[in-house]
Amino acid sequence: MIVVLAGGVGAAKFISGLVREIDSEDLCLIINTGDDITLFGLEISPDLDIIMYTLAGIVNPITGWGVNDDSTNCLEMLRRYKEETWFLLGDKDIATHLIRTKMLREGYTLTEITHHLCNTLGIKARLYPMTDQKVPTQIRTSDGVIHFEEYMIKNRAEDPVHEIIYKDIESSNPPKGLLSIIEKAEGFIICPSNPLVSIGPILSVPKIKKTIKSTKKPIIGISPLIGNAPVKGPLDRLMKGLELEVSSRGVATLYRDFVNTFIIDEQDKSQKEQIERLGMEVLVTNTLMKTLEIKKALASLALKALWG
Ligand code: GDP
Ligand code: FO1
Repeated sequence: MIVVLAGGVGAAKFISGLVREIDSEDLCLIINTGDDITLFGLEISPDLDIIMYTLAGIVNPITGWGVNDDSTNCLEMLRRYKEETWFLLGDKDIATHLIRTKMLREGYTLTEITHHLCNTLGIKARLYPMTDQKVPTQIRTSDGVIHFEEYMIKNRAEDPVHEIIYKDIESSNPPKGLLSIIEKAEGFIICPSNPLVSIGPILSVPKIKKTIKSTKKPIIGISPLIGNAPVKGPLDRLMKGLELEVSSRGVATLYRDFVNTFIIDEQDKSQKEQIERLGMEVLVTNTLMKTLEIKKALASLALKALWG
């Protein structure tokens, strides 16, 4: 089993190539739940849903999140009621949140619900939330502490970031059964996801951190930055806020204690030797996943590095 650490959109692109290079049943995907949010009483897990919709072949190909060909009737009615509608919820997407909310109320865990949703959508890879507990990622700005989705979507990532808080992470536990999968894994892949708000939270669940940081199995990471900039999203602003260097080398520095091989883009090949000096092998390729062929080639390179 190969264990993959994943956020949302960046991870989903990579995973859609990966499942064409390896049997999905050999993949265990650990997904960030720090972005999870409750809105209108609905329990929403954006990263779990992005990966699930992508693997089911129903993701919106333009946004990379939400369901393809969805309508917005519910949202329009909410607007009429003068409710806040900054988080765009499609009608079909709401069905997922209704089931998740209902099953959580009935006492099922987020893991059990995720497995149920994946089974019904015909997904063969094993998807695990990083924890069944609520561990929202929060951003401290000069105006106070807000949920990450509020910072990113409602406030368009415009506020200067002073701190990223993984709330309640220290007392969180991985879901039942996940640690034994991690312990038996052949190796690990860290998707080209946001290291601060997607991979960071996963690696802060104490037992996940301890097991992955002490493994002897190969760990392959892929940089989410190309030419010192994110392909999409607020990673540059978050890194600047924490006074980190916005570059693949900056990301590699965050991963230096545990990553064995780091894959960077051709545009950043001048950083290869500096990153090697951090103590990891560096592979250079095209990481801008515009086509299925590029996604497959990147996944194939990561697998080759993992298998040696
Ligand atoms: P999110 O939770 O939806 O923000 O998704 P992730 O955390 O999985 O990914 C966000 C990161 O993916 C951003 O920092 C992007 O730079 C990165 N990303 C998106 N598309 C690509 C791509 O094609 N190539 C690479 N290397 N990174 C990408
Ligand atoms: N991203 C946006 O930029 N705007 C949205 O309104 C939005 C709604 C949304 C609804 C359901 C869902 O599963 C994802 C959604 N996303 C939206 C994406 C999501 O907020 C982010 O990509 C991740 O949470 C960032 O890690």
